[in-house]
Amino acid sequence: MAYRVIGAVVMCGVATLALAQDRIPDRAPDGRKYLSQPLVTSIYTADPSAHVFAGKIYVYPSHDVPTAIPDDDLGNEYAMHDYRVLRMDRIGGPVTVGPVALDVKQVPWASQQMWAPDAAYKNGTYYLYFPARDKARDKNGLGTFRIGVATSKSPMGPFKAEPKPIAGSFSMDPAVFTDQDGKSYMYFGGIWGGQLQRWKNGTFDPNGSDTDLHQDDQPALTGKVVRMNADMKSFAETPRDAVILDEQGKPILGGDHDRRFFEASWVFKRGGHYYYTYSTGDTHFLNYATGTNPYGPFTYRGHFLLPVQGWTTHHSIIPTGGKWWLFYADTQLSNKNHLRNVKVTELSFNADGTIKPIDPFVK
Ligand code: FUB
Repeated sequence: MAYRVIGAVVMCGVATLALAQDRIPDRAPDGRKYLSQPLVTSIYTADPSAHVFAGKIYVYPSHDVPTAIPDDDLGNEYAMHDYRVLRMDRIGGPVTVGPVALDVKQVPWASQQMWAPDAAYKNGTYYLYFPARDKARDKNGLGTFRIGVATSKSPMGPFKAEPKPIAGSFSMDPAVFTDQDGKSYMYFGGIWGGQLQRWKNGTFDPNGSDTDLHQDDQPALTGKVVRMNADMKSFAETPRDAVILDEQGKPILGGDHDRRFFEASWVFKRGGHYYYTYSTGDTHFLNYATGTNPYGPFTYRGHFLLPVQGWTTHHSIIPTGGKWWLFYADTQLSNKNHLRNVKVTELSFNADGTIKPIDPFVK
């Protein structure tokens, strides 16, 4: 096994974990060489939501932590309890790892599982959106996922959580997109551990399936989209379905695991088109669909990231420095599904607006 030394990492605040990761494997256990390297090695990170605020790049990741909980379909092994923000001046430059920006202990309604967050900025305030299980208990002894919001005057935090989750929110993986007209939308949802399948009829079914609906010939469960109020802390309406259509204009079916929505929504706009991007979960692709309206429907276009090492990946896409960038995660540092590391690589488009698919391994 060959190793390479990772470049400078700047730490501020108290390091939560000493990984002793100055020697990083440059090949996966199956011998394939990684396309890109972890952004930071001092903590485990995943689900990177990247933004440019006041000329600097901020990444809002999940902060993965070691646990003895075995892997299961509910994702109990993803036992994260706090967030830390990453900052860099430019892609490829040194990365600052911020101190704890929000801990579950500071969120009155939340109990555990501080999963994939996102952030937004408006009128001098930074907003951190995050999913967590509430303090109720279902048949598995677990709380119901809700989405919370916390605010700060600094993009690095610390953030102060609202006392209750966003009214009308459920499931997980919030991603907030602000359109050119200033209207903001939250995209959210995830099946299996994200519990979206339990909300099929608009209310939580405590006895619902732990995975998908097992209705392979029916339209697949969709992610959700909802316009935010101007306060950026509440929904302006009831969440709608973010429908993904196939090339014939029919909804993608539940059995179409290579194309159907699983989790990890992220939306960006380019050339007048809204790109709705998401993970397929159990088939491990990152896919995209495009539309002309932030609510959709979106027409399926293809995969843009092939499977990484590890069960999950989750991403964000931003333009900065004249290029487009894909932030994603794999398990290069640990080779364990629940201990991930975020990465970044350039994303390219064809002249017709389609995305050039990326292989996370070098040929
Ligand atoms: O990090 C926990 C969960 O794993 C996220 O919420 C999902 O998107 C998947 O990455």
